[in-house]
Amino acid sequence: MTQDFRGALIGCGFFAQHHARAWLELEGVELVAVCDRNKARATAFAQTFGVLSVYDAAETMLEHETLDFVDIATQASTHSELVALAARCGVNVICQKPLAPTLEEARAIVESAQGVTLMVHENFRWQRPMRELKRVAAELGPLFYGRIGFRSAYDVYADQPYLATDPRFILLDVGVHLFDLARFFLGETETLLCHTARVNPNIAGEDVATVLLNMTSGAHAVVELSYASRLEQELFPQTLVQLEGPLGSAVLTADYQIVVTTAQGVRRTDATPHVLPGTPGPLTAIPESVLNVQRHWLECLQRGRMPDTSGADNLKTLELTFGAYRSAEEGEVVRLGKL
Ligand code: NAD
Ligand code: 89V
Repeated sequence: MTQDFRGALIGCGFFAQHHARAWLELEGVELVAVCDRNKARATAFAQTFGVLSVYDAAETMLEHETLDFVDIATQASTHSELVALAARCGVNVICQKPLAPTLEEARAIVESAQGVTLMVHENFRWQRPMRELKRVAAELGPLFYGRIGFRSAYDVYADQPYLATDPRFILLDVGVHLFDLARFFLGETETLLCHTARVNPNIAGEDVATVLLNMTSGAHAVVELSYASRLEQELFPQTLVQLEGPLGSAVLTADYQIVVTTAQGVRRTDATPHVLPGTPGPLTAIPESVLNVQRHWLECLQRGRMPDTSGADNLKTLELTFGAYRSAEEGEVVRLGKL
C-alpha cells in the first residue's frame, strides 16, 4: 500500500483556498498543517478545510511536523526566505508564481533548493484549453506564429490590493503565465522587444504590455497583456491563443472552442474547463488548472522525476519576464541568455 504524501501550506490568503481545495480533492496526499503569520487567518482557514495543525511561523511548523513538501502561497517578496528554510530542512517545495521580484533573487532561490525538488506553481499551461490546444497543435507542422493574449478591465485590485502598489505589475503577475505558455507552445526565445504603459493612473506599475518574441525555432510570437481594456466581452481571466503552422491554424476562442483549420476543412473542439464546485467569482478555468498542476506535483514525487515547471525551468520564463522589462526600459531588442 502506498502512503499519502504529507504536505503543509504556507500562506492562507486570497489564493490559498484553491490550493487547499485541490489537496482535499486529490488522492495520495494529506494536508497536515497550515501556517500564516496572521494566526487568526490560519486558524479560520484550518477550520474551513479541516486541517488539524495550525502555525504562525514556518520555522516552528517545520520543526514540529514531518513533511514531504511545503506549498508556499505567499507573495513573491517572501519566497526566498521560505524556500531556503524548507530546503535546509530537506523538505520539497512548491512555490507560487512569480518565484521572485528580481531575476537575481530567483536564481538564488533555485540555487538554495539544490538538495530538494522545487516546482513553481505555474498553472496556466495546466488549463484544460491549453492542454487541448497543445495536443491539436501537433497537426499543424512546425509552428511559425503564435499570439497569446490576456486583455481585460477586470478589477483585479479588489482581491489582490498589492497589485496596485507593486512597482512592477502586469508582466510579473500575468506575463509569467503567458511567457510560460509561449515556451509551452513554441519553445525558447532568442530575442524580444517589449513596450509597456500605465493607463490606470491609480496604480504604481505597468498595466499594459506588448511583447514581440523571436523564437530560436524561427517562429514569431506576440504576447499581449492588459488590465486597461474595456471590451464588449469581459473575459477575465481567459487567455486567447492563436497558433499557425504550414499545415493549418488552431485558435482558442472566447467560448472555449478550439477551431482547427487545415486543407481538410474546419473543425471545432470543445475545451470548456470543468468548473469545480465552490469556485468563487469569474475564475472558471483556474481551479481546475490548480488541481492539475498539483496532481502533476504528486506524480513527480511518486516517480522521482523533475516537474515540468521546476525551479530551473521557471528561470527561463523569468528571463523572458525580466528581459521584457529591460527591453521596455531601454527601448531596445533584448537577446536572451545575456541577462
Ligand atoms: P495574499 O496576500 O492574499 O496572501 C498571502 C498570505 O501569506 C497572507 O495571509 C500573509 O499573511 C501570508 N504570509 C506572508 N508571509 C508569510 C510568512 N513568511 N509565513 C507565513 N505566512 C505568510 O496573497 P494572494 O493574493 O493569495 O497571492 C499569493 C501568491 O499567489 C502570489 O504570489 C500571487 O501572485 C499568486 N497568485 C496566483 C494566482 C494564479 O492564478 N496562479 C492567482 C492569485 C494569486
Ligand atoms: O496569477 C494571478 O495572479 C491571477 C490570475 C487570475 C491572472 O491568474 O491574478
